[in-house]
Amino acid sequence: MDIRTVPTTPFSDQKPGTSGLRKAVTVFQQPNYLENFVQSIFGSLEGSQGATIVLGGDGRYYNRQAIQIILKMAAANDIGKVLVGKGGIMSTPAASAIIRQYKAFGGIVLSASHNPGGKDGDFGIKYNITNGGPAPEKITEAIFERSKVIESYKIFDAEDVNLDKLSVLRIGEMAVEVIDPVEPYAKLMESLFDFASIRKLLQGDFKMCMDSMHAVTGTYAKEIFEKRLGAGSGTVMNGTPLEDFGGGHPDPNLVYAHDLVDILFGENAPDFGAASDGDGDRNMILGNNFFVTPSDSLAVLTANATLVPGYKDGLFGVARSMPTSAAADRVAEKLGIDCYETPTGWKFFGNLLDADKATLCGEESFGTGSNHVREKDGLWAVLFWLNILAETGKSVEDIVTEHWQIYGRNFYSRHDYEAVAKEPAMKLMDRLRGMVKDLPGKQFGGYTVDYADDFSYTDPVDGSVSNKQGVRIGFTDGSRIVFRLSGTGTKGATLRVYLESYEPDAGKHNVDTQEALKPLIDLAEEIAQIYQYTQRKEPTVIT
Ligand code: VG1
Ligand code: CO
Repeated sequence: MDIRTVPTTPFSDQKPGTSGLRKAVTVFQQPNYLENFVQSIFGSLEGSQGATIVLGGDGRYYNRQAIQIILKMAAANDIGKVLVGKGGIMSTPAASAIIRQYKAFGGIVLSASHNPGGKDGDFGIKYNITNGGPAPEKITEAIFERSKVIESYKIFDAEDVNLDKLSVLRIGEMAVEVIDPVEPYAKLMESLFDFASIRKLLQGDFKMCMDSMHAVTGTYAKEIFEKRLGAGSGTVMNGTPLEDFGGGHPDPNLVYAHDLVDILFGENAPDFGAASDGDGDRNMILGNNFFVTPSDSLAVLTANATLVPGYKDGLFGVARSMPTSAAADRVAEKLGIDCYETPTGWKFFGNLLDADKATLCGEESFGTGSNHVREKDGLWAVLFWLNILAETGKSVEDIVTEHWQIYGRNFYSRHDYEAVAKEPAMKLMDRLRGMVKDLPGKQFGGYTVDYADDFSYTDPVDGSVSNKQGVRIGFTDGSRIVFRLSGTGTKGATLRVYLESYEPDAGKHNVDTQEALKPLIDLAEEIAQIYQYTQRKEPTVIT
């Protein structure tokens, strides 16, 4: 046999976070680090013998090396077949779509998403289950438990596979099929949206600009927008995936997608702009001189879903993560559909989508998606918006401001304090947790606390409980402040402060967001003593 069993010792830090295991590339390059985690995944799967799995990543530095190692380990762990994306490439939503279309057992997705890439950047790995979605906590915990006691891993001694040619190969008994990672995804998009009507829009006077931020969606966006939808070549900017994302931070927000922001807020701005992140699951939507908050985007898509062929019969329900604004809740109420509030991270939407309780899902962190896959999906959101614009003939700004006139406006912003010292950040959270039970009824200036808790979620489908998901403080006027620590960062801790206020009066919708939220921003400091615990006077990123 060519299977080697290699002795190893555990690493204590292989606990998956909000979306898989994310660490600096140099951490993954330690001898046995990747192997230990991959063996812990294979060891935790039941019934994977002879099964098909999907494998691909966002193309960042170390993607190719990791894929070669995982293929050889899969062969040694009795996997029957691996479908791997050409060049090792697969966006996160495409991986989800491919797992579902091929009825695969699961998949391994290599990505650190919006974290910078390159030798000095980050790398990541996560496991997705049969429904195409991120493994639920039960499985990620089992993987972590195994990683703490691992003694050996199995690997097949074989040559590297040529990832750049569509073909079917073998490693021992296992088949490796190198597939086109774009075609199945593009087809799925064509089945959901009115491509003819979007094509007509894009070939007229309407101008759009798509920023792929040198990351994985470049390949997808060129095929879909430039080829299939006939938008001019050059519509996709930063469209060649690079291992270090051109040195940038592939996070589609007003701070990091500045190339695109400069264009949409500059002279002769196009009608529509969009960006996506490292692994293609996030999206930012811009109009001419106009920014759509992700929370508003979810609400707008929900309100207009029946304009889109894939959703013409209406929605089962809508789901949003807890820190996401309540804008979608108001739409759900009007439509008479259920609205679910889940902890942060896409893994919590899977059960709701599988059970036909929700059709659309969204997070404030530039994530939107639906039951077409089990991940959030950046280009899907862009196409959804284009389909709405094509159907209504309205501008992005008109759609959003008219939406506010009907439902009121939820002013919303997130303040991130990145890479602060871990211990004091945890103390800040512990202090808040200790405070919540005494807060209701308390008065702060003009605000009275309505409720305060550390969010706990009981999954309505399988009854599983997830505790300590973030401290939320709601006020009697409908405003809210949420505090939580990031589960995707790789340096120190990142404190996220989520701020929201509600304004029903259309005459007051034109105020600058940070200005509208100023009293709450001050209140967040007063309650949480952010400066004292983090030594930071200002957040590092405001979205
Ligand atoms: C962040 C976002 C969360 C998102 C997660 C993964 O998590 O806040 O909404 O689901 O990233 O997105 P955290 O724990 O750092 O707040 V991605 O595009 O990085 O897979
Ligand atoms: Co992502």
